[in-house]
Amino acid sequence: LRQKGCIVWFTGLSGSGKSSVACALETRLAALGKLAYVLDGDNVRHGLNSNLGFSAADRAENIRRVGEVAKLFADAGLVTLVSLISPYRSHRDAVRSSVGSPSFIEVFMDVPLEVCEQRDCKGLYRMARAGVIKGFTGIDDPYERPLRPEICLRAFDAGDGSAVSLHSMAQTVVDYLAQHGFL
Ligand code: GGZ
Repeated sequence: LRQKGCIVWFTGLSGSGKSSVACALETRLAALGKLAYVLDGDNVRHGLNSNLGFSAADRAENIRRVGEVAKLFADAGLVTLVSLISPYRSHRDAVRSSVGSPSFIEVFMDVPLEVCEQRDCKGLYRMARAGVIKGFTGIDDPYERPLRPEICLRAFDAGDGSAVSLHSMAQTVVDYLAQHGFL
């Protein structure tokens, strides 16, 4: 019998660490002999979704398409890791309903805007503040926090040295998957 797949859906602000944790998790799962694959907004937007921008309607379509692809991958037995800001609760919940519980696992990267903005890995927040980029999530576009994510990762140092490592965040997800029969 083929192992059942699932979708691990990372949501959070730009710079919250979604892709970093997803990649660390992919590596960890591979080491465990488990087929896993990351569908990343940044990559998917170059190909499959190259015709989409960042309006609410385009974000909805981005999420819908990635959700459909993720379902196919999960159906093929993969642990499918999705890394999208997916800022609207309704868009995420639409994927959740179409996938069905318990195969949809929402992981919230709970990192304050100030921390993401301070990191500003790609300089996008600076451009958004300067008005060069319009409709940037967290600046002049909404981000709706999940109400009941399966997993919440606090991926930042609250100033008390409590920074959580990539490795331990990936391990938290691995533990969840193991406990729920996906590994
Ligand atoms: C948010 C934007 C925007 C706007 C470009 N708002 O950190 P990044 O750079 O590499 O990842 C972000 C990515 C967001 O794409 P998603 O497909 O994840 O978004 S959504 O789920 O909302 O459809 C960011 C970059 O694209 N980027 N413009 N206006 N992020």
